[in-house]
Amino acid sequence: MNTEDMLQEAERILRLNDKGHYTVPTHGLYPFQWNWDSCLTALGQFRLSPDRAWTEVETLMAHQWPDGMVPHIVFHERDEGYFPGPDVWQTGRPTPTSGITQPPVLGMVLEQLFLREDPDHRSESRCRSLVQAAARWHDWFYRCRDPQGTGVVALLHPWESGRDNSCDWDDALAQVPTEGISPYQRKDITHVDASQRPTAFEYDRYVALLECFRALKWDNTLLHDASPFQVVDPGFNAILIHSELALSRLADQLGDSALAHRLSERAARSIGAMDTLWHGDLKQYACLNRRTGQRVNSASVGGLLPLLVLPQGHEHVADLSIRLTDWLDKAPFGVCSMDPLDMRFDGKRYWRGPSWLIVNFLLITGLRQCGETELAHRVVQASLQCIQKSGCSEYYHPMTGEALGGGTFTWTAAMVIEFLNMDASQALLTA
Ligand code: 2M8
Repeated sequence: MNTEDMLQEAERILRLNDKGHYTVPTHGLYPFQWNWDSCLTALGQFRLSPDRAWTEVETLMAHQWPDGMVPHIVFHERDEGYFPGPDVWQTGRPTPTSGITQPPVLGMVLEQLFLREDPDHRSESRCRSLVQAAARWHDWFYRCRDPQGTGVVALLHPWESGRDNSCDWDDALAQVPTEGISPYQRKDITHVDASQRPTAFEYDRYVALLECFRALKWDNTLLHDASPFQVVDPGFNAILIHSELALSRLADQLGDSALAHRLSERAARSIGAMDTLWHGDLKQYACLNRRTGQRVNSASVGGLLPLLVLPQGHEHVADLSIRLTDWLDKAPFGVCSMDPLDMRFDGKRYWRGPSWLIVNFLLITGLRQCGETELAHRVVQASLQCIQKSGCSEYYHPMTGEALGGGTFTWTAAMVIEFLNMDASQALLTA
């Protein structure tokens, strides 16, 4: 596939999965609107239609909860092909939604959409409302997921991380009691081979957490302290801070200097708090189990994502670049989701090894910001090699580039459009 074919295929997939005002990640396996999928998809959609890109994120934000939370799934239409559906979540929202959230990439996406528009014809009022809504979401994070004011927020469910079955959650998940959970039937393994999906042990705990929060009527003033799972993820927090800074810059441009100041102050405090997540032995960032107070000895890609918030020349940029280079040397088809030398690494199983183009994109964004442009180009090239070999799949075996998970995948297609529009990526690919 040459670059023109790749671009055409990516555009075809965006259209295939477009439901008019939102996009499904892929038909069958994920038949609803997902939070961070939609936001990242908007980046690719922008190249086809800026108006359609704004609509994608507006649709998501129309389902923000009154307390500021933005749910991870919006169930626009009934579809029996996914578990757990709205009847399991029972969140009582006018249009059914899930009751947990996902990585807040919205802020960084809004800034990109805004900057890419013709300065004389910018969608200022659309952007202004979205910035206000996104800031309310961020306020919710710090109010409800960091009630002690530590500067970093906790995840209460592995699904909130977006890296569902990462090894990062193994210890904390094993502590989640499953007695009395309702019987259920998984649907994901009717679409995708079970060897590429989470295990039954993990699903029982995903359901147990959902039922625990449902029993508390999804009251976010109670959920954090009551949750048997509270993990502070450096990757998630880095995304939150990166978006917070983007929102601050946007607020400034849009004339709301009070909001700009409030967000940049909070971001500075959170960047300081990220130091507590540095793992000197692993030479990368790592999670903290907030329930036990213990550091999690797990070297996943989440611990490299703080590249998104490190300034050029920071001592940890070099450490993280060395790790990234080392992983790419061992697995050339994108960045592994887990250290390839870890005993638990599994190149086929979802977030326990495979490479994901959206994570590659976030790392590229961080690397470019830190001045690591060569390494950024290497990750672009590795990502495009997956597409050349296997098309737009959900994820890829990082050693072979084999397509894994769902096919004709929306956010992967959106990232292809992003990568092909980045400087020099085409030259690199054909070199
Ligand atoms: C995956 O997660 C969903 C639950 O949210 C699932 O497995 O059912 C993850 O890869 C997540 O990051 C992604 O947003 C979602 C849709 O692509 O699928």
